[in-house]
Parts: sequence; structure tokens; C-alpha cells
Amino acid sequence: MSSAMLAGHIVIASFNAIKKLYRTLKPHRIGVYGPSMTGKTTLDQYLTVPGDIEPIPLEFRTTHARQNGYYVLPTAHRHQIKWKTERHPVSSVDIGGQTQFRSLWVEDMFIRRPNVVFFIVDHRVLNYPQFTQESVASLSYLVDAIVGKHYPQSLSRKARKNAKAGYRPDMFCFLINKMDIWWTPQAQYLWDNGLQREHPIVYPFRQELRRLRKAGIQADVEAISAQHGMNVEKVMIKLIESL
Ligand SMILES: Nc1nc2c(ncn2[C@@H]2O[C@H](COP(=O)(O)OP(=O)(O)O)[C@@H](O)[C@H]2O)c(=O)[nH]1
Ligand SMILES: [Mg+2]
Repeated sequence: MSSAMLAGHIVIASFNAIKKLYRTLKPHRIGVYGPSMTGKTTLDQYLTVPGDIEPIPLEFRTTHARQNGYYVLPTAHRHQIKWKTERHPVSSVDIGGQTQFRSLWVEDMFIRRPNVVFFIVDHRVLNYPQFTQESVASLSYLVDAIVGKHYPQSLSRKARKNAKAGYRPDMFCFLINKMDIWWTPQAQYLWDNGLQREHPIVYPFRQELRRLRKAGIQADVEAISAQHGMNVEKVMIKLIESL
């Protein structure tokens, strides 16, 4: 190897090392929002410690304390996403999905300004019109905030300021959890051909996804199982690497 080539290798190696160090100090931020019982806490736990996650009983639903009439945002924590030889640090916060916490999603989004915003649903869209209706309304609420059409009344001054300063996520991901339950050969076919939007779980949300795309925000549709660790790292890394 010539010395010039060697020098080149050293430059590239140090560049990659610096990039890694930078990401360790400043992880990509993700925001995970969505209705109750879709698997937000399970995903948070899986990202913390990969492996099969114990089913989470109902009495351990995520809730938030109130202070001066406002719900308190939990602090963000870091995860390492490992995929083959890659490691990607990300930071996130686990927020409840009940409708009274919707405004907290928006608060968290404008305070932490995540690079990727996830909206997570599950197969209940297929059988429960009420769940579907509420989920679409929730996504609409989030999209309203992202495109700057409407902000929650309870937004803090700092969040409002960041919103007005024009924060936008780099990427949006409509994430369907519990693929261990709903995935079929038909789903595989749609995914293989980039036709996710035609899937009956995605279909009711197409209007909202279109609103995001119209606002210039890429909106992906992905399938995972947080409890069984199916597709989780693959989806996360794919999104992070496309930033
Ligand atoms: N079958 C299946 N169940 C899951 C999966 N992820 C989460 N769950 C279950 O769905 C329920 C709600 O999960 P949780 O993480 O508390 O949802 P959250 O309310 O969005 O935080 C729990 O009983 C979980 O064990 C999954 O990938 N597959
Ligand atoms: Mg939860």
C-alpha cells in the first residue's frame, strides 16, 4: 500500500470515528406517538433491551403526573439500535396514548424536535370501527400540529416558540405493530410492491398521510412486532440511514 493510499484510509477512518462520536454525543431523536395499547411501551422496552418482551398487563398502562394543571413530560432516554455491525444511538420518550395525553405528544414533539416521528397503530383497525375512528382523529391531530394548522391550547411557551420557528420532522413513519397477529401473504405482496397504502390497516389513514406528503414530509409505512422483535432494528436503521 502506498503512503498516499494509507493516508487516505486514515482520513476516512478518522472521519467515520468522528461521525460515530458525534452521534454518540448527539443521538438521533425519535418521537413515538399513537393510541393506547398499540405497543409504544413495549417498543420502548425492546429498544432498551432487545429480546422477547413480556406482555404488559393493563394495570401498567403509561400515565403521567399532573403539575399546575399540566401533565409532566417524562425525560428522554437513550437506546442503542444494533443491526449486524452497525450501532445507532437514538433517544426517545415513552408517552401514554389515551386521548387526554394527545396534547403531550405535540408538546414532546415541539420540545425535543425528533428527526423521525412515528405514529403507531395495530390490527384493531381491521375489526373495531371505533378504534379506527379514534386513531384517525389522533393522527389528524398530530398532522395538524406538524403542518402548523392547529396547535393544542395547552402547549407550553417553549413548545409554541419551537413550533413557530418552523420545526418539521425529517421523516414520518406510520408504524403498524403486532405483525405477528395480522401479517398475511397478501400483506407481503403489497409490501413487496410498494402498495402498503392499499392495505386495509393503512387505507383509513391515507388522507392524513397525503396531507403530510403534500407538506413535503416523506411518510413511510412499516410493519413490526415490538413484542417479538420482528423488523424493529431493520425499520429503525433504514429510516435513520435515509436521514
Ligand atoms: N401480539 C403482540 N402483542 C403486542 C405487541 N406489542 C405489544 N403487544 C401487547 O399490546 C399491549 C399494549 O402494549 P403497550 O406497550 O402497553 O402499549 P402502549 O399503550 O401503546 O404503551 C400489551 O398487552 C402488549 O404486550 C406485538 O408485537 N405483538
Ligand atoms: Mg404505554
